[in-house]
Amino acid sequence: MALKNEYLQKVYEQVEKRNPGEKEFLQAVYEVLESLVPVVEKRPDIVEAGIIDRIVEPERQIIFRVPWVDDNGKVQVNRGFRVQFNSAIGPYKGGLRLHPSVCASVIKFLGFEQIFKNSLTGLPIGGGKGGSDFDPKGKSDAEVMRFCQSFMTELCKHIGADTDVPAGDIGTGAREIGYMFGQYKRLRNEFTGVLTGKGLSYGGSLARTEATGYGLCYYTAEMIKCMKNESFEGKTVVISGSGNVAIYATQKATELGGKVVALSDSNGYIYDPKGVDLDVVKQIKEVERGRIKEYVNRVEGAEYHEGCSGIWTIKCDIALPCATQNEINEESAKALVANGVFAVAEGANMPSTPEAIAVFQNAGVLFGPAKAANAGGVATSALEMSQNSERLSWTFEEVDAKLKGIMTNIFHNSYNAAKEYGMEGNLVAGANIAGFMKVADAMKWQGVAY
Ligand code: NDP
Ligand code: 2IT
Repeated sequence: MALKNEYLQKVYEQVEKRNPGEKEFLQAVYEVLESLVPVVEKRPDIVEAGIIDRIVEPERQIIFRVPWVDDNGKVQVNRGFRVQFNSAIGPYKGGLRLHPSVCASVIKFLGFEQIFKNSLTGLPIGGGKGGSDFDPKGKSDAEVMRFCQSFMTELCKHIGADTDVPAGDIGTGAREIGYMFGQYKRLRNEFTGVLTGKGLSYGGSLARTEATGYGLCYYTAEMIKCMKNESFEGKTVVISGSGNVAIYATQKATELGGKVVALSDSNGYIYDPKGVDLDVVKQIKEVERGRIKEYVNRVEGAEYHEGCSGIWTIKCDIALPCATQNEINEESAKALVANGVFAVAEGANMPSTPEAIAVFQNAGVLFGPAKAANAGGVATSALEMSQNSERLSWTFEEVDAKLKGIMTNIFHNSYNAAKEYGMEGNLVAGANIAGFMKVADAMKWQGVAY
């Protein structure tokens, strides 16, 4: 399908040519370019300055070997990535994903989306992403440590508190950030806020652990209040995944009066009609690093089903996908709509396929895209950077209040941008446009430096 603007179509064809076969990256670029059609019509100066031609090309891409020794003394080799996508409004900022599916396409889609997400937070952070095809699952702590140390031995040459500040993502939590921070400090002999998501005893921010899931619920609450005069109170909620984002989304959705009846992992999903017992989930996932299946051995009346996509056939009012990209396809979206879902907001990055988004939007389902809805994690990372710079730490309440304010603003800025460009109610276009405008302005003022 061609974009409804000749210039944007040419930009897209160039991206296709330069990044052949990178389907996730192309998907993310296409969606943004589609949203920018009314912008290029209204703002020829943006086209003349070549902003869009530049924004789709990363400023820098680093790919490196990560050798490490496993517990049997055998040498293992993984591939490491850091894509420094855009530094127009601040140092590169974005997580590190450790998952066997990591490849250039995945890191580039994440890095590209991060530019607009970070801009939407209103804080001074550019866009970047990194990671490795290393799988932390089933590895001992010592193996994870050796991998993280090797990974940082190369990565440290490219990052810094004022240059590029990585954080967690799938497979990278407090344990991995700790090992990476320790190695950075050892190599550089400097204690700086080079990573976020750090432990509280060495510069981490209160509420960073909760931030993405809490922020997702703050955004969703604002969206359903303003667009449907609704709230979480008494609503049935389905959340996919059972990692960091899913757990804290469950916590906040429950606090706001919702009943979360399902969670999943890449093997299957649990259904608990009474509402999931989060203490049990936390024990299994955060303490034991176990599988979600285990939940049914501990909670009476709960069911486990193999296969993760079946979770979208459960009847619910609100769906919050919090696992991974393209986890909701057209068929799953149709099942959700048929069961009466009225709001979908993305905790994961790009969890809905373009076909699924079209199903939701055509059915009048409120749809909050990842760039806006899950920006609470990186926003709180930026608050961690501020605290590190002033060598102070703020209270949980202070950080949480700032997070709530940021998520509320993101909803309104996206809503207003969509309206201004003639697409009222389309929060995908609104988030893309609002995120883009600030970065475009900064790039224009800074000249053709990149
Ligand atoms: P975690 O590693 O803590 O949890 C990931 C969860 O998603 C696990 O339940 C995992 O199941 C599931 N999952 C991962 N890959 C797949 C897959 N290919 N198919 C099915 N399920 C899968 O990661 P997070 O909770 O941090 O991240 C979840 C999503 O949220 C990601 O898209 C991430 O990019 C996004 N995100 C995270 C932020 C953060 O601050 N952490 C901020 C903004 C977005 P299993 O254990 O079986 O792999
Ligand atoms: O996708 C994301 O926004 C994240 N994984 C969080 C990045 C960050 O720097 O906190």
